[in-house]
Amino acid sequence: MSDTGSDTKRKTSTRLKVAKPRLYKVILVNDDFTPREFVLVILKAVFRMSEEQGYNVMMTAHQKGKCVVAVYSRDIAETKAQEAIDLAKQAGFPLMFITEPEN
Ligand code: TYC
Repeated sequence: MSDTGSDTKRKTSTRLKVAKPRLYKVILVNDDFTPREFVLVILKAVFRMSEEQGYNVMMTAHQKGKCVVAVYSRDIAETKAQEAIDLAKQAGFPLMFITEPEN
C-alpha cells in the first residue's frame, strides 16, 4: 500500500474544542448566632471533613468572615451548600454557605 501520510496527519484545526466544566467554590460565611460546634457538625457531615479540617475552616470563617470549604462541579457545589443551609435552618440557625465559580 502506498503511504500518503494521511492517517498520520494531525487534524488539530478540525477538532472541536470541548469546554472544561467550571469548578465552583463552596464558601462558609460567618455569623454571630450559629454555635461553633454546630458548624463543625455540618462541615463533617456534609463536606466529609475531619475534625481538624473542619475546626480550621470554621475558625477561619469565624475570624476572617468567610472561608472556602471545598471545590466541586457546579451541581455538587450547589447541592451541598443547600443541604448544609437546610440542616442549619431545621436546627434554627442562620448558617450560610455561598457558591462561586473559580476564576
Ligand atoms: N461566629 C460563630 C460564634 O461565635 C461561630 C461561627 C463560625 C458561625 C463560622 C459561622 O461560618 C461560621 N458562635
